[in-house]
Amino acid sequence: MFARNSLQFSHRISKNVTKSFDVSNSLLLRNVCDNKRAVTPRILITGGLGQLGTECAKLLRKNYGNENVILSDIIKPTEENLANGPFIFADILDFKNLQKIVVDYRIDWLIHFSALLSAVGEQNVPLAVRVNIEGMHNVIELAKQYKLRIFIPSTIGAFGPDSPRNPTPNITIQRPRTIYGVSKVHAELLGEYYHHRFDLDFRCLRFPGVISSDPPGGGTTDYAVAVFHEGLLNKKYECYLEPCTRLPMMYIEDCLSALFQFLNAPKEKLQRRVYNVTAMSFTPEELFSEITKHIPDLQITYKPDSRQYIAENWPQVLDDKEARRDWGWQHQYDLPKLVNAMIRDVRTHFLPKHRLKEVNSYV
Ligand code: AKB
Repeated sequence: MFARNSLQFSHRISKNVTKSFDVSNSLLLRNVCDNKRAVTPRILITGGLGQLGTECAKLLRKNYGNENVILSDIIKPTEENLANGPFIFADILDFKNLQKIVVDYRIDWLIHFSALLSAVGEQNVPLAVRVNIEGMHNVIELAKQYKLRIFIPSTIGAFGPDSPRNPTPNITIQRPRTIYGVSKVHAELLGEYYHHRFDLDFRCLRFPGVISSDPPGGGTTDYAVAVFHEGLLNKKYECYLEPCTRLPMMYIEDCLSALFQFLNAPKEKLQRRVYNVTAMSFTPEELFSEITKHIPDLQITYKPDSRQYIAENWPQVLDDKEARRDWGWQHQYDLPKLVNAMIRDVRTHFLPKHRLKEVNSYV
């Protein structure tokens, strides 16, 4: 039942293999060619309507063709979500249905984004256990049965108060204090175990706070997104972290280019299956001071809440030299570039038209 029919692949020889990738790293093209991956993968993205899913689908569709990237979620999609390729309902807690999707769409790679983030996980621990742990059990078993390459993101939240915080190496003590962190350490360990035991092609990156104009929803690093929306619309923002709370961060374009490059890295280059990746680290006051260069009358107040405790137990600076050494990870965005890009993105995609005139005067 689970045997792969190699003939299925013969008509899918890629026309796109030599097409230039939409990520600014020519290494990617070389890797794919060196690797002689003449077959275009069919990719399923779970939790596809969260912060990373739709942008990730855009990047993968540019490189592998619209029809080969299946976006899925249990949330109702917008017209825009439906515009560029297949979107389907997929509940990661429904194993049979996941099997059906893999068979019907002849899936090769699975990108598993479904998860409750750190702050929202603490509000509903039983749900976080179901989604983050039971859901992950389903997708990893699915990947084993159908021999899929599987990517599961991990996070700086996989570290805890006993971990060295500046810098936090790839291999160190973890012991997180949130259910989100516990579920991610579980995913890292189970994925590595399935890799060694069953030769599963499991790949995992520990991301820092990811900053995009799409609101993330439910994380501890969300302040670094919300301030752009609130700042451009209302010119004031109340921050739930202390001004000096340093955390690792990365702009979405860097996050997706790391994901893409890592997914395509030849397996001989991977000394590990789980890598730290990062771009920068900053505190709320450093970020706000950079934003004030664009919005001079931005008013900031601070009212720390329970997310402060979560942030205090996370890395301040993530050490990602192993990713840089093994598969050539390089970030493009530093703090000034990130702020420029976010102001542009939020202004273009989110601000109501009638406020644009006012906002434009600051940018
Ligand atoms: C969160 O804040 O929960 C996430 C993360 C750092 O994994 N953004």
